[in-house]
Amino acid sequence: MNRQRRNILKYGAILGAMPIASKFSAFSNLIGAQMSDIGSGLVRNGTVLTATHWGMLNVTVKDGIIVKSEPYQKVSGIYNSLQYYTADSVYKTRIKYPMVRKSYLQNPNSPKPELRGRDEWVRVEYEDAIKLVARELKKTRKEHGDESIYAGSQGWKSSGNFHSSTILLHRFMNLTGGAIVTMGNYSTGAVSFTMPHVVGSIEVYEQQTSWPVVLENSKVVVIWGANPILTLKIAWTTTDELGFKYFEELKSKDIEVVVIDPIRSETVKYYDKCKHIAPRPNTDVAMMLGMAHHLYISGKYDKDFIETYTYGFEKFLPYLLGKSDGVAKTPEWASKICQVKPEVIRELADKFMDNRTMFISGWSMQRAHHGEQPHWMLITLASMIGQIGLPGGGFGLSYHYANGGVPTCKGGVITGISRGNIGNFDENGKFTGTHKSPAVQAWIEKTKKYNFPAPRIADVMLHPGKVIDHNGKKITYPDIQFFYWAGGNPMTHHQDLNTLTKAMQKPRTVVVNEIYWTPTAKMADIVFPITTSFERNDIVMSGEYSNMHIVPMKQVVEKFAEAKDDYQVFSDLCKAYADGLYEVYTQNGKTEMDWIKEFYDAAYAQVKAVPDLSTDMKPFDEFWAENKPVIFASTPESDTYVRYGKFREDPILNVLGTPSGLIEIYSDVVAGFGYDDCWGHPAWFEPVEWLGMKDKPAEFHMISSHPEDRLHSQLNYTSLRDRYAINNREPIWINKNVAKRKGIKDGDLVRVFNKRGEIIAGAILTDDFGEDIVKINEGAWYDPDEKGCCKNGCPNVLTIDIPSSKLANGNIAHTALVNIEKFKGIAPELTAFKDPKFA
Ligand SMILES: Nc1nc2c(c(=O)[nH]1)N[C@H]1C(S)=C(S)[C@@H](COP(=O)(O)OP(=O)(O)OC[C@H]3O[C@@H](n4cnc5c(=O)[nH]c(N)nc54)[C@H](O)[C@@H]3O)O[C@H]1N2
Ligand SMILES: Nc1nc2c(c(=O)[nH]1)N[C@H]1C(S)=C(S)[C@@H](COP(=O)(O)OP(=O)(O)OC[C@H]3O[C@@H](n4cnc5c(=O)[nH]c(N)nc54)[C@H](O)[C@@H]3O)O[C@H]1N2
Ligand SMILES: [Mo]
Repeated sequence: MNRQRRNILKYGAILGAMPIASKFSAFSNLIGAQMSDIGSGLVRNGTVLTATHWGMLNVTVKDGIIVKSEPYQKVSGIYNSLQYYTADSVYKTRIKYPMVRKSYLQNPNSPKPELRGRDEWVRVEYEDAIKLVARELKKTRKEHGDESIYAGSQGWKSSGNFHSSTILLHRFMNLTGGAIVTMGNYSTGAVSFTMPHVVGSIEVYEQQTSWPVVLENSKVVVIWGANPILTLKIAWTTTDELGFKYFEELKSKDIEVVVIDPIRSETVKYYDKCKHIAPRPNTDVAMMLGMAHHLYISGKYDKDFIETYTYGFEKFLPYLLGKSDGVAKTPEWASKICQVKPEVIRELADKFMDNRTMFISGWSMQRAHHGEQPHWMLITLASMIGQIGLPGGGFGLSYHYANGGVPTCKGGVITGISRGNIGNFDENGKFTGTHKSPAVQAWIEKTKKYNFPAPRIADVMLHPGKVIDHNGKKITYPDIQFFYWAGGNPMTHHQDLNTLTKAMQKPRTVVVNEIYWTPTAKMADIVFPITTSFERNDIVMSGEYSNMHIVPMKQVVEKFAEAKDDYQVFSDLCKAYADGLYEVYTQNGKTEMDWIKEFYDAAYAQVKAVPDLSTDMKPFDEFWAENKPVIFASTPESDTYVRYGKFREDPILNVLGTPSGLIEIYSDVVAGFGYDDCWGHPAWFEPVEWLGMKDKPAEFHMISSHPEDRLHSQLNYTSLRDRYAINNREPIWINKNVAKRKGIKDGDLVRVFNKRGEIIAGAILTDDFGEDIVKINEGAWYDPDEKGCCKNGCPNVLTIDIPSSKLANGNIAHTALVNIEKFKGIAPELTAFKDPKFA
């Protein structure tokens, strides 16, 4: 399930009642200043409200062309660089026409897959592209079965509940007979499969103890492996930016901020008075174990909490004390691994124990080899500290993302289009409906066997039939022959891109719906040019956790060239595929506006059903004409929400979803899987590559964080790139002393390499981290030369494509060692943002 859906389900219920008028006067003023004379037609001159992952925007058009893009409102002083480049995202690097790779067009049965990414492209008529895809899909289903169709399409898309590309793809694939999809994601792959065993829920996408409670009660806030001042620029829906406001308030309070990050990050710099602890990358578990050992030996830990609220501490103890393996996890032991002094480890543990402490943890630590361990160990440590469920104490795994902790508002909730049901076909290929049948039941059983963890995609394509362990089950890799992606840029986001490039030669057909000529689009056989969210109507809620606004996303400009909405592409594919599908897919021809109105009306009905809820929510036509968001307010209950508060009050009545109903420091279930790389309790495992290993295969640990001026690869092609590109390449941050030693100066091109490949990046010298680390942000569009060297500096050429462990099979992007040297010779031309070759 994607995050949006999860939240819709979770916050769908209307919370307790409260009048809002008094609380939002500041916002109301801003909103009052908006223009209100926009009807439902396309505005050629004026300002239109829309929404992006990076916030609500006012986009100004002149003669139908975008001339300005600005935030709709500013609720904090933190600058969000992503908000000003809407014109570029409509007019640059667009795919103009439906296109087919030359060899595929010549012979779809023998399409020379080895030429993917290098072949010439041929422009075709839209109708012909539709017919081609429908025909080839049907052929593949017949020849290789539905399990040879892959529609995982793991990745981001644009804001908007209706034009949700991956869901629209799944709806189409379900209706035509089903397709293999994936489990988990790249964001929280390791932790989200671990947490259900530990706390009984996925945890990472849950509402946090509310910010007002934290600001009032916490004495210490620990930001552990998170960079919220950067990562809160965006949300899966649209950010309300209130997370920024609260992190800003945190700065003005008498609360000690501790940031644990190998890098002096934007967040460390923002809290200029914070205590910055810089462990060696990938070693936090050892540091946590050192703290736990100290708290145990000194007798300070909260025995009552452990006894009342947790399960299995006594089975973890022999490991902590070294009785099971001969190695006591003392601060001295930890220090040798994480390179933080033993006295600092003790001092920190005491500080957390003696003061109301909130651990705010990001997800970087788990995007690493053995990424199952850090959050499990963090919760073990927090349990020993004993403040879970108290106001301002415990842990939160989503304050850094989509504004977790911003109190949930009470109001209506906008839903979205569904993935629909599996279609049934008779022996003649005639569509007979979506009723349950033995065939459908058999298909559902098959998906249990074949659906695989998202980051295994390259391995799956390279090794069909291989059986792997996953979370106590066996999964058989399907033989993917038809690959359809709509939303996401795997040829940039996946680890070890040279291996993925090889894997991408395996399917017979690769179809991609894309807006831009991304590296993934360039790797396809057939591309459909897709509209940006500014070229279509949609609707979205802000905040993800807060659900504060309903935002109309009115079309800003005409559709670009021959770009079509994903909805239209899939509706037309339905028509071409079989009689009767189009009617089911579109519910008898519903248009975009029909769906949007339906979503809104349902939310409106929810609101009207609560008599004392005062909101400015109006009937749809007025709302749509007005060009303003609906605003909802939080409630006393959500303002004072304490995560695990109810569990703490009464752990019998409010059991957790774990087998014991308690926090599982030891999980019999996980232990029962018998995995060598993930045991029944959290533990320190050496990563496959790390700075403390014997015979390091390369010199530096590469951290590939999320980028300050992009959402992954989105916006890489815009002039926002001028803010960060060095010598026209993605920047690599290098320690000053190292650079001197290697003869590298600021602005030099640098060759970054290891046994998996190489990339070219532009040097920025820094003292933000030690001499054994380099940093290159994820998301630069992969731009390979003939040998696979990325000319645009995409770090995923160098990362490792193995699973975190058998438990979760998460990706391990943050575990990789690399070498660097000054680039010599003539720099190759950057082609990342150029069109491919057209025939
Ligand atoms: N080294 C390293 N790698 C990482 C990470 C890391 O920390 N380090 N992080 C990982 C994480 S957490 C994530 S989430 C992934 C992100 O990886 P992705 O989700 O693949 O990244 P995006 O660049 O957001 O890709 C979204 C794509 O969807 C397209 N798109 C937008 N709107 C639409 C639409 O309406 N229709 C269609 N058809 N397409 C649309 C955009 O043009 C863009 O190309 O990267 C992962 N990779
Ligand atoms: N501007 C912007 N915001 C984003 C995104 C984006 O692309 N751009 N992506 C969004 C998405 S999809 C996601 S999943 C989230 C990702 O959110 P996170 O996973 O939390 O983000 P990362 O950038 O991977 O890492 C955050 C911090 O962890 C540090 N770190 C790396 N390795 C270690 C380690 O071993 N130990 C410790 N203690 N710290 C370490 C990094 O230096 C970095 O400062 O961000 C979201 N927000
Ligand atoms: Mo992510």
